[in-house]
Amino acid sequence: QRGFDHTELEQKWQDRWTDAGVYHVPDDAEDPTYVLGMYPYPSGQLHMGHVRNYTITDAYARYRRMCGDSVLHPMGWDAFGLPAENAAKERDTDPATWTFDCIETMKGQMESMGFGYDWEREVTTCTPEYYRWNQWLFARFHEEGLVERRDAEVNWCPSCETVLADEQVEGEAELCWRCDTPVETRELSQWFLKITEYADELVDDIDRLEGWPDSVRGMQRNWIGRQYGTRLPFQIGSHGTVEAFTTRADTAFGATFFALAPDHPITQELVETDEAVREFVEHEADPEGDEPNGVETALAATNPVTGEEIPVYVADFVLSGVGTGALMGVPAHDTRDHAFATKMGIDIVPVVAPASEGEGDAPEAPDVSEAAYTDDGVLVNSGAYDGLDSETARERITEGTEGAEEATQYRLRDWGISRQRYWGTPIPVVHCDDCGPVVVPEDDLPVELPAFINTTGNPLDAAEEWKATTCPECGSEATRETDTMDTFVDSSWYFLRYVSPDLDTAPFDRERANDWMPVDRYVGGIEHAVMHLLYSRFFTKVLADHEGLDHREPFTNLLAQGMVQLEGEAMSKSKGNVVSPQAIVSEYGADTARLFTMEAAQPERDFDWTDQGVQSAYAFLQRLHETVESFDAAAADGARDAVAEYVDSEIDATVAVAREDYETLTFNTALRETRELVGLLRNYREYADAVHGETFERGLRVAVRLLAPVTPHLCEELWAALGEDGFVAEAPFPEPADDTADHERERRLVENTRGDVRQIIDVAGIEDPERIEVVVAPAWKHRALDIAVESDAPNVISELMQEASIR
Ligand code: ANZ
Ligand code: ZN
Repeated sequence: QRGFDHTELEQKWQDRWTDAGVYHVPDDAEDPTYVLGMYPYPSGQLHMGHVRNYTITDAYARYRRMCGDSVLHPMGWDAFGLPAENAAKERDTDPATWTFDCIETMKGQMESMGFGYDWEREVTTCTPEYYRWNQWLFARFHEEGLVERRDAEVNWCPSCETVLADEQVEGEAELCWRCDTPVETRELSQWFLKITEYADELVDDIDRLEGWPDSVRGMQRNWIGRQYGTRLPFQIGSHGTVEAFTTRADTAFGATFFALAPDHPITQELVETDEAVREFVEHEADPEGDEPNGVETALAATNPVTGEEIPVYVADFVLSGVGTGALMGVPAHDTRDHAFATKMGIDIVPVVAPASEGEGDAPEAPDVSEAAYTDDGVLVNSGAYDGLDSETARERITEGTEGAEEATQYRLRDWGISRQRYWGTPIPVVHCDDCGPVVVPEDDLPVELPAFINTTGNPLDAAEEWKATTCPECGSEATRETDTMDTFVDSSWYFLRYVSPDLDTAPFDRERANDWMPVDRYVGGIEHAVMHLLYSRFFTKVLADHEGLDHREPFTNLLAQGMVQLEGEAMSKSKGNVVSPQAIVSEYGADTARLFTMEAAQPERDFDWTDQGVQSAYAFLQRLHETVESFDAAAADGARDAVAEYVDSEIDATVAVAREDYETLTFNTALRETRELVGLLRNYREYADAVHGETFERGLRVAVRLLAPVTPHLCEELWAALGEDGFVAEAPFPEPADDTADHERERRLVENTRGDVRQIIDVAGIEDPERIEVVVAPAWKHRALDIAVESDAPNVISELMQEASIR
């Protein structure tokens, strides 16, 4: 084996690609395909998760490019965020310097992996050229009534006298990250984006996202948590009417108590006069506790369905942010209510019975002494509604009750974007004593971050000069908003910025965006299954309504890649089980790292990083190199005999299978087939009396192009060795010989043949090369002939084994 120097070879081709601009895509491209990996946070180190994520998109992008598409495959940096602020404080530098250093390092690491990005479209969210458009979008959303200022709870450190972001509150004890003082909560004005206005469309459109994994669709649906139900008005003495939201109006006759949230307005009134309520609210209520807690009040509520009076409790499992902050308690049919009633000695009255088996049998009330019966069924103990099924009863009770109304409830809340920290987009608002909060006019954007100040609280609070400004409306003295935006704002539209990264009149060019969008393939970690994807969907819908975007969904196909593990555990610094991509690249080369990562498992699956796997990939590339480099066309003077024809058909079958697999991103099987094709060619060379040169060379040309998306560097080298002038990155991806060929049959044929040969080798004992030569070679030839002649796949293994005298 001659071998090759991967370091030199990979560097050479990376330079050539860059010089030739192979990955640059023009704005107005034909047959556009948009392939995108979730941009990384610039931590300074590319890890194996990145390597896997970006190899998947790179391989697919390269494959589509070879198929003739214009491929947009850009990269950028999710560059704002708290870690940079912390790192800057520790190192006595500023977040910008630290971040740009990290970006430079990681960009170098990406280049060394051979990822083919159009770097002219690089997007870095912490630059004013980018974040000014966050501010612009904030203003646009505000104009459209999609921004609101509201009081919300924030974390407050009484010792540092500052607001803390959630990430600055540490541990179960909730201590300040700087001084370990227990953190308190305070109500402060915060900015919200009204994502709930789009709640219905965001759930409804999930049905159309056929290219998304079901798991992610489920998570989105759950997060939005739409529930259909009824609002029932309960009369509470002099306190007036309080509505309760229920999904189970059919259980109204079983409501044996009413419960208010600890911070419900009526509870707040009771705290003034009722000692027990005050004691509970101030000291005992624990919404996060496992057990429901509560206290009885002196009040009674009138059930609007039955006219009966039931006792009113204050209970900590009633959440103020959900529904109306009050509920009717039905212990017989709700598990939490059951636990609460059992503890407090409240009646448990069953009103829904399992549907009876025999026709005409009267439904029998379930035994609810130990546990609630939570299924739908048939109504009992419910007056005129007896005998109705639950669903009908819900409708009838809602219609038949004065003041009752159908209602839809969502778990989704509006998106609070205010963060009390420095390294983010300044919220473009000025506070004026006379005019209140005023959004900064477009012409005054961007509001740039001032220089970093290393201080206890939010550095923007300490930036006195920066804070002092004038009111855009009345011109009098005013102060700037010192909160910055949640970094999820940046990532909610970055995929649009790539289509026109330098545009300075709008966040994105409409026409270009409409050409490229939606993203055809989006690949990233499952940790972004909810928020990032939901916010991006929300932004896309708003931009479709107000900024001329043609599409209402940003990502047609989504792939959530699995984890790269070591001995079954996620790689992490704290566990000390991290394999560094840089070390692998220098020892074995980027192609080996890419090949192993792609062939180890289907992209969605977790897999274990193993030295064995890396070495196998490395050894294969060495063999491939040897096979191509040692090919001598002049010496290959064999006839186009049955064996050559068989090899030919295998080449076609491999192409057909690999194409299909690349299209569905099942790289592992495409690579297995291609590896086997290379193995077949080597067997052919080894065992045939003489090789048919044309067939052999065609096999090599196909193999090199099938592998080029995954191991691009070596394949460029081999493509050149086969006498080609251009880049393999721009060569046409192999086409199946005949479009109408029955690829399924071919696939079966390939698998059967290879299965048989493998079995023979197993039986013969692979360790013994002499026996392989004696036994396998004739068997393989025979089998090949057999296939070539009969072209269907009878199981001839026993015959072969007989002939080869194996028993
Ligand atoms: C009566 C009832 C009977 C309910 C029954 C359920 C089952 P889930 O449980 O997820 O489907 N609810 C309403 N407002 C609430 C609040 N502010 N805090 C906590 N819980 C609240 O959600 C719907 C149910 O949550 C509602 O339907 C209500 O209890 C409770 F057999 O009403 B139900
Ligand atoms: Zn003013």
